[in-house]
Amino acid sequence: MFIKSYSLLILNLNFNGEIINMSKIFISCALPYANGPCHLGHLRSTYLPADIYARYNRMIGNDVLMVCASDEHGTPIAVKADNENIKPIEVSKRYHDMIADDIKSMNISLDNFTRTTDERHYDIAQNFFLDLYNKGYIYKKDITQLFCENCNKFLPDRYVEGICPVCGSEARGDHCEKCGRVLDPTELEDPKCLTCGSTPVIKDSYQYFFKLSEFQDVVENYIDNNINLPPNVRNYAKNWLKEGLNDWVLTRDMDWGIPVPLDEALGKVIYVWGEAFLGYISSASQWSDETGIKWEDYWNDYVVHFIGKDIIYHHSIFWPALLSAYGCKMPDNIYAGEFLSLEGQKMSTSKNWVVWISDFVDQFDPDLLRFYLTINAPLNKDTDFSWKDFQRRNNDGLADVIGNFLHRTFTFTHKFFDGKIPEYKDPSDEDMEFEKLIRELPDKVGEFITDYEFRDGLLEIFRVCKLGNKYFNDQEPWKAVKENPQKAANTLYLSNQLAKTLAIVLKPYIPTKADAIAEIINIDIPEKWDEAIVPLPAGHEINKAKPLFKKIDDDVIDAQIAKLNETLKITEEKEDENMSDIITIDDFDKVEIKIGQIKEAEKIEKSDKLLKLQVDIGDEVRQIVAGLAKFYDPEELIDRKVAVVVNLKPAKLFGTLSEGMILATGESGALLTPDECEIGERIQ
Ligand code: B3M
Ligand code: ZN
Repeated sequence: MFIKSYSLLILNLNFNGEIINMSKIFISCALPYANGPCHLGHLRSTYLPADIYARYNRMIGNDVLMVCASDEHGTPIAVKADNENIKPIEVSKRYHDMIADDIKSMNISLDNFTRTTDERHYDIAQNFFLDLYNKGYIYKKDITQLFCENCNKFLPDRYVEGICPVCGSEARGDHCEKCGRVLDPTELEDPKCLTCGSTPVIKDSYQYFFKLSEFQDVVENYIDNNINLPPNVRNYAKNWLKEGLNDWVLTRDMDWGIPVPLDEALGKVIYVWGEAFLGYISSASQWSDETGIKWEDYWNDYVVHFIGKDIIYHHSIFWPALLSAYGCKMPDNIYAGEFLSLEGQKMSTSKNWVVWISDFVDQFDPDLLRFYLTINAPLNKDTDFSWKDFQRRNNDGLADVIGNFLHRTFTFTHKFFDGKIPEYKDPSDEDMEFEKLIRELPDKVGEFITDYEFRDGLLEIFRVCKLGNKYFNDQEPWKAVKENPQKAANTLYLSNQLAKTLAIVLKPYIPTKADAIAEIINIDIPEKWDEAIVPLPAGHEINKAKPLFKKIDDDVIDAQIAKLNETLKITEEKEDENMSDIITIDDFDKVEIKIGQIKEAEKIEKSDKLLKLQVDIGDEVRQIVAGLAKFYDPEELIDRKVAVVVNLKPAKLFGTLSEGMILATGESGALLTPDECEIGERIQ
């Protein structure tokens, strides 16, 4: 029933530089998977930039609707539930609540945060699916799929792991993390059921596909003509478009998920990526019900999705195609934050190499993190979180530059002017120059934020604060107050004006600190950007100064580093304990490896990977089947000396007997070539 509102939206493909009426803005943050709490990476790539953008736009009078939801479906959550022997909803509820707390604790000003197990979301997603099915954009197709006979179930994506056929690394389900390929699980070599470890069989089945291939032109047109898209999004999308779009499997055989709304499709659910996007809509629609305001007006004006760079494909290609199939306006912008590493290493939740937001806010003011993650690097670059750098940026930046400027201003105002803003008269050239800087600051910062250059906006604030400190030093108000009181009055007048401007321009970045500045200046909490240029009148009384930005001591930072290293050590130790594949020297001794020489080599019919080899191992010639066909022509191998496991149980591969194994690397098929060894020698 909620889907009806969709019909109000009209297909609008014309992005050709037309002036966008931005009075209403629909902002979405990518839906966090409800399989873990939030860490710094999520915050940096998505929530924080979205929040800065939303807060600023509200302050300049735009009408903003910012929504998000937790993404509760998908195999990782189902697998986790299996492992913990509980229901998937229990897992997702646990993390949904944690994520909601994390987002709140960082003051991300969402208008609504819902979840994808919400009934409304089910309705919207099922209606969307049906609409596309009825229009012929979703079709049924027979396919083969991995099936675990032990668990008696088909194995959708992440329920299976094996070896990537492209790069030879371990891969899970439908995606190889190492080489980035999207895979069909049936392509995996040596597949194993993730639940029970047995080898699945290939079985006939069917799924529903979305005709993504039909949207090649539509998406190309969208990417080419949407002038708003930032370069990283555009370039990624263009590269994928070059390869040509393939249809997407839109359903899975699982219990956990939104049932496919077709009687014939019992037991199938909509693929998580086929419904998660609609979380933007269901969250907005929930908000509409609560407020009585139509979310569609926001969508029709200007939509921007804030996401992490790993889901550019989904948002720049798949989602616009789905929207276009539905007949709905596509997003005006997609803003993708790049990755954050931690102390120089890739973050890893399984290894606990992360800083959780809840841990951070236990110890520090959330604004310090908002500040650091923004100033640290522009969003379109990968960057690193390091505790030492965090300390340095805080101490040298926030405390020394901004904190120092404010503190001096407020304490001097009290000391020399009874806490009242002095009169501004007969300004000097320096005064006027400084005044101009203050006056221009809000517009400059605003322009940067409008252009999604959040870091540059903050750097501009810093630049002016540094000049503020210099101006203060140069004017020497502590001397001037005796020799030339008007000079000191002008200095303090202007310094207070900058302080007030800071309370406004810092608000999108560090909202609670900005409000604390306003409190000392004794003004109402600023809500509007243009209040920044309304000067504090002479005679206005400010409150007592209190230190707003403190330095962080070495021992506090050292403790954080130690904690991080400790968790890493514990995880590594646990991993070691769990490593059932550790073997003793006696175990190793059982493996007999000998030097052999390849005498004959030929291809095995119907296999593009295997070669049949005759290998001289000294006392006999063995027939060995080896997965080397991708790397060598048979002739290249003749006379090569190789290391051979000779006491392996014989096996038949493609109907051909194999009595041993040739040692080679998995990724490149490089052989261990012990040329200087004698044939038949044993490796000990
Ligand atoms: N749940 C999270 C991710 O892949 C995924 C985003 C959905 S946004 C519609 O980062
Ligand atoms: Zn199984």
